[in-house]
Amino acid sequence: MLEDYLDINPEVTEAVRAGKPVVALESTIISHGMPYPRNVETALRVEQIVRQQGALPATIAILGGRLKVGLTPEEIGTLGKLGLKVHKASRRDLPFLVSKRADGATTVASTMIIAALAGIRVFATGGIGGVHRGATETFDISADLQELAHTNVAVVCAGVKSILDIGLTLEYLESNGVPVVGYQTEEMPAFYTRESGFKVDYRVDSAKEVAEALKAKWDLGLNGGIIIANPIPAAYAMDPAIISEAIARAIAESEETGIKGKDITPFLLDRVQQITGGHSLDSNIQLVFNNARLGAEIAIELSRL
Ligand code: PSU
Ligand code: MN
Repeated sequence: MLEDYLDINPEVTEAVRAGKPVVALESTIISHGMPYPRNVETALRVEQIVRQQGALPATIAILGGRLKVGLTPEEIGTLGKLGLKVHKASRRDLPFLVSKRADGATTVASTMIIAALAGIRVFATGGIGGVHRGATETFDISADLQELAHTNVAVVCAGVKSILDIGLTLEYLESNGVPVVGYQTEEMPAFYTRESGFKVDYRVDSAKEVAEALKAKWDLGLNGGIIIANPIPAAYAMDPAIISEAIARAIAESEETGIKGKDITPFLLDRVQQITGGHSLDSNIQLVFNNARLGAEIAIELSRL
């Protein structure tokens, strides 16, 4: 039945069957998260990093209505070139992209869904969606958070960007039973910066510790993901004043233009990159590399348990 929808590349099928480490990677970060051609260069480099660490990368997307696990470099190139023209596909979009045989770039939520269908338990990305600032009025809460509550995939990210309300995002995750752990830190990182002023639930100091907690969670039937918040390497972290100024400006512009719904996150990411003159893009790319490394380590440790 699943074969009617899912295309897993043979290398990934074999690795999952043999219990070898595999790291899922999303595609909205390629199409909607970064400009061409750096999006494609980054996506390919991330795959290379995962391999160098000893795990297998599986970039996920929807192509011609098929749920694809393990894109080819050509497919990654196509998605990167199409950019915003590709559908940004979250949970609600999957059935219609399938029935219309359309293409879609998968968000954290839909990448988790497809990774879980393929038997992949670890996923590395840059940033996740969350509770937006002003959500008490707009109700804008990313579907990523509900997915984390229910789907058994661990997500390595660099924390929550301050385009979102970090405090409300952490409250929402707590209510939904999603553990937020800091990798070698007690502080919740804020994507471009290593600090946010908020604490994580648990600090872990090794990939093995993460793997052991994941095993316990899932052995006990405590379904859902966990967030491993991995701070950006200090050398690439941004000045908090510069980034918060850029984000404030981007949010003010989004309010003026009345942009809403699924378009808001890509709009803010793009504006922040423009306002900071590309400096934030360099940071963004480096933190994704850093997360790919940790994701691979966690997948390896999990495959040993
Ligand atoms: N945050 C980032 N970069 C990204 C995204 C979020 O720093 O590329 C993307 C991810 O794919 C994430 C999605 O799952 O945006 C969340 O969108 P929304 O808020 O519409 O759920
Ligand atoms: Mn939203």
